[in-house]
Amino acid sequence: MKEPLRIGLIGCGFMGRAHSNAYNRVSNFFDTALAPKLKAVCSRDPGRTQKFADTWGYDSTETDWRSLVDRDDIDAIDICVPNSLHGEITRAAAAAGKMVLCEKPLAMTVAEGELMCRAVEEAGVANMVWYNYRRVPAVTLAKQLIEEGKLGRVFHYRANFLQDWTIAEDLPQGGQALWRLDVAEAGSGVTGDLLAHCVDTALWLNGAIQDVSAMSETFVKQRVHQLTGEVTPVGIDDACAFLCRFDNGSLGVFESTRYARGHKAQYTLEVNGEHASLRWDLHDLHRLEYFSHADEGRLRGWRSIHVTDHDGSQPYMDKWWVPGLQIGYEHTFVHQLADFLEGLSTGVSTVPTFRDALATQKVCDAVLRSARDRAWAFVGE
Ligand code: SOE
Repeated sequence: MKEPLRIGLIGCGFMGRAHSNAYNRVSNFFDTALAPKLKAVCSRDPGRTQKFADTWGYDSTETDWRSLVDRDDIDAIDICVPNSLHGEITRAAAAAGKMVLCEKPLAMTVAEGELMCRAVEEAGVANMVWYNYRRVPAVTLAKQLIEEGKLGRVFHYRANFLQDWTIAEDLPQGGQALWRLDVAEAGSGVTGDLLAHCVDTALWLNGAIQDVSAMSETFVKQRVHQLTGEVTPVGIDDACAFLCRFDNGSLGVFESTRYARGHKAQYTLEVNGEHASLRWDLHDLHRLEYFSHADEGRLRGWRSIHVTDHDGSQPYMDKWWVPGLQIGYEHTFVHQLADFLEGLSTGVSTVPTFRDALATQKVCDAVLRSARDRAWAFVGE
């Protein structure tokens, strides 16, 4: 019998479902010492919370996150609520000695993120932020190839995250499902929601970013607020793009928007090095494209690698189906959770920790500052 890790989940939305699926699947597929036990789920609406508990198999419900955090039958608090609540819940959970897993982005601001890091580090509790795209097997392969030096010196890093779901002017802002449009709940728009993913992966694959030059736009200036029914100004960035310099001397170009008609969640990245290049597209997530200048001249070209477990070097694919069969978006959360459980057993922190996610927050803050001031901004100032 595996030892249980007793989970208290806060939030019944899209991410609550993604995480609950991971808790339910992980120990069926990964040989973890600990097995998540879905102890309680919490959200404000009792009916919705009970329905969620029944669907995903939680033993009990709460409607006040403070009661959940105070319970002594919970080991880990998982935060899947709007960004404006991440800080307060983290501080209370850490003070109660609970591990904290938090949805991205870490915080509303760098200052709040610093307090959150301090809270979990001083309490000595395990912590992790769900930047799930690191655990797409093709992205993991990209990391391995870069670490092995296959690309050589890196010159360029390019990333896009394109969506089109907020183009309609009559889409409300705020409240359930639409809090990402309300600056008071989200902190920012595409910068914290989408660019943060691109930045997390970039820092992991290509190292620290020094400075940024950004521009942003809010295309729809006012929207009805879902909770009050009043028309209020929109405070988020609908689109944001930036240039940057990495510590390793390479140049970065990033773009994110919710106004790219036809794109639903197109996260792409490309890295160009001296010896090789690679690129990846979330819409075709199993493939890593790779070009090597070392190939024989007449055969030189972009390879499209269908990432599976060819030789035992893949940490995730061999745990699922026979080689060649597909996995998808939801598996990235299972992989991250498996790594977290493994980290608890071995005593090694699983990345990205809160401290790692704070580095992403610093880049996002610099991007917002640069866009506002129309000037280059240093990261961390
Ligand atoms: C919505 O924009 C969203 O669901 C983000 O919040 C997620 O983090 C991203 O992975 C997909 O798009």
